[in-house]
Amino acid sequence: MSQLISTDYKRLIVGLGMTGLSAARYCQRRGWSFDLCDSRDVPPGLDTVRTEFPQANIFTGELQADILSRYDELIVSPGMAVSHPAIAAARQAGARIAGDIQLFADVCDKPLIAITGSNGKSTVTTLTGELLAAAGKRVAVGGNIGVPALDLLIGGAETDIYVLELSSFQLETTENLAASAAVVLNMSEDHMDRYQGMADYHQAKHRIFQQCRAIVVNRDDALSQPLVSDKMPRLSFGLNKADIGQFGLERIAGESWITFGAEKIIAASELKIKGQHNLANVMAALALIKSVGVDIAAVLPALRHFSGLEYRCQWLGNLGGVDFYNDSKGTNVGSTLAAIYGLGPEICGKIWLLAGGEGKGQDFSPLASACKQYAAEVLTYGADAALIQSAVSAACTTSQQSTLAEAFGRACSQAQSGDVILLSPACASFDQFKNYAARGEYFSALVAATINKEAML
Ligand code: UMA
Ligand code: ADP
Repeated sequence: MSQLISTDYKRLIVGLGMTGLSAARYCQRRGWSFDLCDSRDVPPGLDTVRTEFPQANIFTGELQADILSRYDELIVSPGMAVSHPAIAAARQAGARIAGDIQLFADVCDKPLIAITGSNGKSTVTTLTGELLAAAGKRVAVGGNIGVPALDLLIGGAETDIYVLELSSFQLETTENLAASAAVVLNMSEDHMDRYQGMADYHQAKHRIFQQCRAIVVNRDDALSQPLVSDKMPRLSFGLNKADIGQFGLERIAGESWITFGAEKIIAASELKIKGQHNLANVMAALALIKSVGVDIAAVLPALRHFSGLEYRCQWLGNLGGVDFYNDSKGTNVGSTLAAIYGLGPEICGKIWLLAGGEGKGQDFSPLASACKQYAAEVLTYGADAALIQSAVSAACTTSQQSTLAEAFGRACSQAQSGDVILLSPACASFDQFKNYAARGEYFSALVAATINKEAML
């Protein structure tokens, strides 16, 4: 497609974050001219950008419709919604609106596994990459998980297969991904500050299936299932017994097994990652690699070895019979529910749940019944503390603190042997931390200091 574009084709890269810069470098490698813009008056690293791309015009500050409408193509970063009036005006004026993932798809000539969903994306993306590597594939993993997709193309000649984690933001600007296999792992409320509602968010996520060649479907979540022809190759996974050609769970001789049809694949007890949601994640990864023709038997040692990612229901230690878990990546209600329902039935005591931050417009009420069943107290903090508290206070004891440290201090002073202190905020961190990782690091340090202090006494 690119070869057909005339040399005076005008491109504007919107956003000077990781994606914008990767797009600029990609255009530069291809010898394409481009300009740059960012809606912030002084985006981070502006001076470096000027030095690196001296030939590009750079516009900063509120996006202007008259400027954007001068371009044939806008390459829009995921942090900028395409519904922005200036971008909508440029589209109206005839500009192609694309994102880095579409640019990647335009030239990708190797198999591509594409993964989205409200929760579990990074876990499934990482696991899928590790399983493919164990099967002897040269695999490149990126997208929302960290390395921008266009940067993966740099080593393209040595790559057998790509695995991309895709956010709904990235999918908004993707028209025809043409993945070899694609999955929406699950759907629950998130990013409601960007979308008009679940229907809008769902529509963005399902763009992952455009022109795909095989689909993986979660049988337990109707919203994960695309409207595609019955002829489309498909594999499904679910927490119930599998039919022929499906992944599922079955109790065999008192043990929970992942099966493919009637074939036993791996016992849950052999896995290092725990919880029903992680069994779903494992099945999703197995279904994805099977969809692209990889033999599952060859990857089982790697599957047994996989211990999950930091800050996802991560066990930190025990003090006086109280266990500490760090689920800082639990940034929406669906992930916090997975943490509560994963831990609650396994412990003899109750959960002291630390939750709070920026709620992104979510409805917190689904937390109430889980907290009623398993929580000793919900300790809220941060920007949307009061919203969470009002959603669960009829169901369980709550208290409101200003900071995560205060909530943690109170939980430590109250928890009894057998209880769990769980950070699973159900919110983004940006009101009090740089990101979820900084929040996770901070919480791990709080816990380590508490455990070490006790050890010194
Ligand atoms: N921004 C502006 N004006 C602009 C452009 C961006 O204010 O003109 C702001 C955005 O609102 C945002 C920040 O700048 O607050 C960064 O936005 P960006 O689009 O430049 O982001 P990148 O640095 O390119 O990083 C993006 C993903 N970030 C987002 O989608 C917000 C990263 O996912 C991803 O790892 C990276 O591309 C590589 O693909 C992060 C993320 O938080 C982890 N994703 C969200 C999530 O997982 O929930 C979707
Ligand atoms: P994402 O990349 O979609 O944010 P992660 O794998 O990073 O997903 O996990 C984010 C949060 O969601 C963590 O709290 C994790 O424990 C939880 N989680 C992981 N997999 C699932 C799942 N299948 N369903 C619900 N929650 C999940």
